Amino acid sequence: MHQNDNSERIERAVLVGIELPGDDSHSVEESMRELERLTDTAGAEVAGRIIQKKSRPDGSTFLGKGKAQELTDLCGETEADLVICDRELSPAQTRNLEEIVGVSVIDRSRLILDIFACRAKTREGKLQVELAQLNFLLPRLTGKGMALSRLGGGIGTRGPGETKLEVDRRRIRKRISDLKKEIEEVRRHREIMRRGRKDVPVPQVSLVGYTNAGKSTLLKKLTGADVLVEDKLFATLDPTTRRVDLPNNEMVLLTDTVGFINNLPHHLVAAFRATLEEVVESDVLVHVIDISHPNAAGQAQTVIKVLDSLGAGEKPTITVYNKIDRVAEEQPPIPDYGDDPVLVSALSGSGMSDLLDRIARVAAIKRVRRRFFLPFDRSSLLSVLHQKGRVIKQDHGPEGITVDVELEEVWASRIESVLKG
Ligand SMILES: Nc1nc2c(ncn2[C@@H]2O[C@H](COP(=O)(O)OP(=O)(O)OP(=O)(O)O)[C@@H](O)[C@H]2O)c(=O)[nH]1
Ligand SMILES: [Mg+2]
Repeated sequence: MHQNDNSERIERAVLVGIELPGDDSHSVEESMRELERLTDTAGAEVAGRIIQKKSRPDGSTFLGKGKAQELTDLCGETEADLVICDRELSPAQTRNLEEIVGVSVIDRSRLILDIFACRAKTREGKLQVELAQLNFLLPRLTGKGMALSRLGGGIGTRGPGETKLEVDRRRIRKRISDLKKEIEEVRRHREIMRRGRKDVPVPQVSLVGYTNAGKSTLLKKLTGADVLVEDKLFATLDPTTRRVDLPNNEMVLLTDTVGFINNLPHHLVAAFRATLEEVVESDVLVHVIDISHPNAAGQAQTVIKVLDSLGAGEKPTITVYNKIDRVAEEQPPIPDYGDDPVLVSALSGSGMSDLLDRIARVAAIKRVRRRFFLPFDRSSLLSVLHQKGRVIKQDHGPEGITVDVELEEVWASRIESVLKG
């Protein structure tokens, strides 16, 4: 018997991987190890695993006949309740495989959705997760929703908070459209808050990186913020913003964000767009890489890919190698995944002053020459211009003040957006 503290039975899962031509076995293995961690994070136990080498997944059952039988046997032997597949399954593949194996079958996307469902804390987070779940479920409903008759407990079935997931197609559609409206409202609210922040033109810096890289630990170290740090995947879902004072007497706002992962389900990225806007709107990114991780290079690439897809690939980015305390000195030199990385340990605090210096430099790096027209009701910005830049000329006209000024680009664009807003 497998019992946890609440004496609920811990679910046991058999993991299934597939190696296609062109995959290297190392990356399949890496992906399977990550699936193990995801399974653990979701609160289940890994009972076994199989990997099939195949030219392509079977259209109707994903696995070939022999492998499907092997999986059935393994599930029986290990008393597994659940099969988790490392690749995305079509609704039909899921159904057919369930029929053969006789236990629930879910895929990586569904597992990640489930973790998000359990972790969402804020209203916004919950709304976004529920929307992603319903979008995922809708095409998987057959007939009168019978395919979801097993809904009722366990991984892949949990709704955000205490909400039960709907299984009726018409009601799902209605709920989806309600959720979209609500998210739009939250988004507007966030936009207003953001504009408020822009009125005090302080550069915005976002921590981005693979899940578990140490972003929250870093925010905590730099700002004393009381954020959740955990050796689990996706500890952070909702962004937290704190002020950081820099060595040059300037300050920035630093935001901790949701971690990225390989094969992030696209409906999830779409659902989290409101949250990820923090990243898109920031002036500088700090890309945190867990340099002690065997697949640091692959993780860094995934993050860069996601940033590109969000349209944030061109932002000024500081690369940080974190967990340097775990890297033995005799280890071979660390390869470069970004330009001139800053080496830190967010845990011990080493490298923090280097990082702050770098943030100060990058946030302030580019000086540009601009002409601003300040209407009288915005003339308070004149003192900001004098403080932040070198005012070359100022002309008082009947409607306002025209100022020629040389200042750092981030400040120029901040002031531009304040004047527009
Ligand atoms: N040894 C060591 N461990 C660290 C360091 N920084 C973070 N960790 C550990 O790494 C784990 C993940 O840290 P988090 O700060 O939660 O990582 P995150 O990037 O915010 O992760 P998500 O929110 O899940 O995306 C925790 O167990 C931390 O204690 C470090 O510099 N050295
Ligand atoms: Mg975090």
